Amino acid sequence: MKDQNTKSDWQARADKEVKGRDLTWHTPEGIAVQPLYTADDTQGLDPGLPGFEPFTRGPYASMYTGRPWTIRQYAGFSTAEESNAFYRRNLAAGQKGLSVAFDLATHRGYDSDHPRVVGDVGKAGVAIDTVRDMEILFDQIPLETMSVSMTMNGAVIPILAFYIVAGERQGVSAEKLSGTIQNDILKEFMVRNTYIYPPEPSMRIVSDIIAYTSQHMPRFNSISISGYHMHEAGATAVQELAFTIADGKEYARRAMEAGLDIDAFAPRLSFFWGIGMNFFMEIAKMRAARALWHDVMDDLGAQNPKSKMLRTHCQTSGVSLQEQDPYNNVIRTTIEAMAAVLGGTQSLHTNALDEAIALPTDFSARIARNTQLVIQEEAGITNVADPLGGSYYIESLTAALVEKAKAMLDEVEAAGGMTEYVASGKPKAQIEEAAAAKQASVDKGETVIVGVNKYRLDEEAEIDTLDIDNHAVRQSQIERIEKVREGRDEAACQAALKALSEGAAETDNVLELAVAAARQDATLGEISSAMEDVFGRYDTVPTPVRGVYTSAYAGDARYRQVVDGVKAVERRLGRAPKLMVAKMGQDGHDRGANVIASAFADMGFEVISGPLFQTPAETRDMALEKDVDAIGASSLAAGHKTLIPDLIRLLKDAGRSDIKVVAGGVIPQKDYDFLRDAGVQGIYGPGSNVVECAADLLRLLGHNMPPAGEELEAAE
Ligand code: MLC
Ligand code: 5AD
Repeated sequence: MKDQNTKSDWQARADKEVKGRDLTWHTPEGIAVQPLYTADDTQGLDPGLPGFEPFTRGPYASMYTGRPWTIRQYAGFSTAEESNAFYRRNLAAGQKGLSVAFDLATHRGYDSDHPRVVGDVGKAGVAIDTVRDMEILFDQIPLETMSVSMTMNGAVIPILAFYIVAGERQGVSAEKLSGTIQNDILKEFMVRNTYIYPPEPSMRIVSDIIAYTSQHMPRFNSISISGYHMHEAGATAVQELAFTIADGKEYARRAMEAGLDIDAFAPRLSFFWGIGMNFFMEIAKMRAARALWHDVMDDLGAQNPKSKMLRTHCQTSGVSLQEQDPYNNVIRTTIEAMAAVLGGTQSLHTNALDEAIALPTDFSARIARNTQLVIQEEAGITNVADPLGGSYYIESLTAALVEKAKAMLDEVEAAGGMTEYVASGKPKAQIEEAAAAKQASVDKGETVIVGVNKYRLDEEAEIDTLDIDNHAVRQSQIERIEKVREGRDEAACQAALKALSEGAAETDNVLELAVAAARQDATLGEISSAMEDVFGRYDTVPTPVRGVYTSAYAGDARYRQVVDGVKAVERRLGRAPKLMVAKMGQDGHDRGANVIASAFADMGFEVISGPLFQTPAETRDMALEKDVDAIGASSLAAGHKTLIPDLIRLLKDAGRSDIKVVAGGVIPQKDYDFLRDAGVQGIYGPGSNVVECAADLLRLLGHNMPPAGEELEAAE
């Protein structure tokens, strides 16, 4: 016979099993997750039905039973020709939608021939300078039927204009184009850093795009409001939810202020989440997001249910993937993809196993794509809409996230909305604090990463990775720009650019004017500059958080040893050792640089954080001016083989070869010898322990630093 047992009966039995040990899991979100959930925990919670407000259980009634999510792999590298060939191979093998990754020169509004982007052209994505490049990118890909996502935020005006004109040249008018432009500038100022103009004109650009697309491109999603990059920068689920929803609210408000009817544009606002290893939390996050967005849009006065229906893309987490024992990454990506799907995503990118080292090869891209195909076609998961609906745990977690995110949303609102809040630097600082805490937890082994801080292999097998000859790409792009310039009607092009500048100074729609300039074959750099002349270019100074490492490592012997080492060097030099953390090139990924700056400052170094986007000469100038002892170059976008050797050469020419140069970030093992030959004295790839990096730097600075676990023998 079945007993009518209660939760307290269970508690008593569990207590006995674990001898009273507290089994509560305190998450970084501040949620106390219980070891068991029962019907008691979901009383009063009603998530409704899929396809109905508030859409907690999914935007569509039939969900994957009617149509599976779109397998949409984000990709782009080198030239338009190479990326086009890659897309076509992937589509033939089961991919369903396209998603374009642009190189960083393009993101930041520079043509490939610009002197600031020598190390960036074709590296982290495809180089696009003119409509001609865009035409080649989609050669033999029918834009009438293919939905194309373009991850572009800074140079969003020329890129969307090029896409529209490339469509025209394929005979497809704008109203038939389907796809998504990321166009989410607020999160760029917070975490992703590929902005060009200051916040105000950047927000006006967002509104102009929403206005233009709602009028001329009914099938096109005007924005992809992105939490992904916050997630990657170390945000907790609550931060990702609250700041992203708040961003969306801000865009909606701006568009309404510009005179648009909310129901005319809101159905084409879309979202984008990062999905990491915290399986149930990620599923609950996606459900909570839909409920939150529904309420926000309701408050703003939306009438059409579609305006309140959150549709989203997801990408598995890049930072969760490791260089060490890289086949484990396939397992991680599978788990994350499952969370995205059980959370009800509309579109998904699964990362490749070589993520921590390079862009995907054909092989790693195939495994990544097949991860989705297997989940979609073999596992029976698509046969039921929202299969986890009603799970005591999932529903409780969803409700907890909604509650916490709502509190954070209220804080943002009290601060005057997200533009103001971003300008205050608070969300960035909060995310960085969470990131530093997470890194410290990994370094201390509290958060386990298999093959990295536990079960590490004695010897790592080498895997094949993609290498791009950036010099050759740049050369071919420069030749094409020249050809396009020769073939165009120069006077008409200049007139269109002038009209764009003038319109930017007034309140004309800049996208409309840029489309006219693109039709005259103006380049991306020219269109960007025409607006920069009016808006200006935006620079920020990094301000890493302090104190997180000191408190996380209180009482740790090795940390103490390093701190003492820094003091010893300080006594010798008569001042604290100085480390400059440098970000060269157009690579805006600054989580690593900020974590390093924060940790090294806590350990007693004087840290100088160089601004983003420096040229090697600018880094040298700053290093000389601040008279630093060492420079740590952080590189995550494959510019290291060009930019770091340049810096070392410039230091040598200045007679300062004594300044030690070390490098960290996404640097493949196969490049280590090249960098060492160029004079790099320490290389710290993904999975490096920050405290050990500091110990290593002390050694480079002449301090007798013992290996981890050994006592210091001879004091300095
Ligand atoms: C879907 N449909 C259904 C259905 N499911 N119809 C009936 N029954 C169902 N069950 C319909 C939809 O209404 C729609 O038609 C069509 O099918 C397509 O479905 P969708 O849900 O709109 O999917 P999709 O077209 O794939 O669009 C997904 C999206 C979109 C709305 C999230 O914004 C998108 O594709 N985003 C991708 C963003 C992206 O790739 N970003 C990469 C970032 S990488 P209709 O007619 O209503 O349209 C990055 C990294 C970095 O940022 O930093 O560089
Ligand atoms: N091709 C494929 N994937 C890319 N990513 C970034 N750039 C590319 C590219 N060119 C993926 C990586 C990264 C995330 C931001 O997007 O997974 O972590």
